[in-house]
Amino acid sequence: MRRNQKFNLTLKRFMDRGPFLISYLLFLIFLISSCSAPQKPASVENDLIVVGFSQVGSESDWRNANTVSMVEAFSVENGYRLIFDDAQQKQEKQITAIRNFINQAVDYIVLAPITMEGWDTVLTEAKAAGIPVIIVDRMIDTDDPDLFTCWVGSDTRREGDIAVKWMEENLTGPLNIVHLQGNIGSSAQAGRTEGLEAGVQANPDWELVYQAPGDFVQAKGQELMEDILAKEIDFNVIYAENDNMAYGVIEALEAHDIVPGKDASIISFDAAHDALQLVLSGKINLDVECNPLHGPRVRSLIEQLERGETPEKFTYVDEVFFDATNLTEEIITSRGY
Ligand code: GYE
Repeated sequence: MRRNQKFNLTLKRFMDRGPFLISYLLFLIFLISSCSAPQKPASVENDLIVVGFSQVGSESDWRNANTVSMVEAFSVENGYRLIFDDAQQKQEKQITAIRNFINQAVDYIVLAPITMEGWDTVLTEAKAAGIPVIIVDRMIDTDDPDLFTCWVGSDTRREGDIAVKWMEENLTGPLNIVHLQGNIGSSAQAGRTEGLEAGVQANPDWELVYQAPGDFVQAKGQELMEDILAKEIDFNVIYAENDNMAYGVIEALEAHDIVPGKDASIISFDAAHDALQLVLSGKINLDVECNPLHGPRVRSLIEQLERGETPEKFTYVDEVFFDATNLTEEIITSRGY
C-alpha cells in the first residue's frame, strides 16, 4: 500500500470513529481538568505550616482572649493551618489531642498545659516523632527540659509578689484575707498562691481566713463567696486569682449588700476588659495584668524555628498592674482584650 493510500485509510477510520474519539477526547479533557481543579487549593494547602494547638478550655475571659489571639495569629492568610483542640479542663483530653497531632504529623505542637505535672510520656512521644513542642501560658514541671523546644507566658509568682507589695503599701490594719485559688496544680495558681503565702508569712498582722479553689470560674467564685458569707467568716480582703472569680465574688457580696472595694478590698489578676471597668468604678481595688495575647508571640517563635534559629528557651511577658491611681478609660479602650 502506498504511503498516501495508507494515510487516507487512517483518516477515513478516524472520520468513521470521529464521534466516539471526540467524546473520548472530551472525556479525557474533563478528567484532567476535574483532577487539576482542586490542585490549586491543595498546593496552597501544602505550603501551610500545620500547628496543632491544645487549649485548656474556656473557663475565663483571659482564656477566650487567648483563643482568639491564637486563632488570628495562625490563620491561612498568615500561612498556617491551625488544628485547635479544646480540652474542656481535662488533662486526659490534652494528652489525647497531642497524640492525634502526632498521628496527623503536624509541623508544630503548641500546648497550654492545664497542670504542671504529667506530661513526660506524651511529650517523649512527640519528641520521638520529631515534632517540636512549644509550651504557652502555663508552665510544665519536667526533669527533661529537652521535651519542649521553648515556652512563652507569664511569671505568675511575680504577679503574686506585685499584688502583695501593693497590699503592703495600700492596705492598713490587720488583714483577714479570703483566698480563692485557680485550678490546683496549674502554674498560674501555684505562682499566685506562693506569692500570697509568702506575703502572709512576712506580715504578722495578715491572716488567711479562708482558702479554696474556684478553678478560675465565675460561678465557683460566687459559690465560694456565698459559702464564706453563710459561715459568717470575718474578712476584709478578697484575693481572687483571676477576674472571673472576682466577678462571682462581687455578685455575691452585692447580693448581701456588702460594697465591694469598700467594705472589703478586692484583689484580682488578668486585667481583662470588664474587670478594668470594675477597677474604674471602684469595685476592684487592684488588678494585676496577665497578658493573654500569645498568638503573635508563639508565631514569632515558630518563624524563628522555620528560619533555623534557636529561640530563647523561656520568654516572660512584661506585665503591669492597674488600680485607681493609674487607670483611665483611654487605657482600657486601647488594650486588645
Ligand atoms: O489567669 C486565668 C485563666 O493560665 C494565666 O488561666 C492563665 C490563667 C488566667 O483561666 O484567668
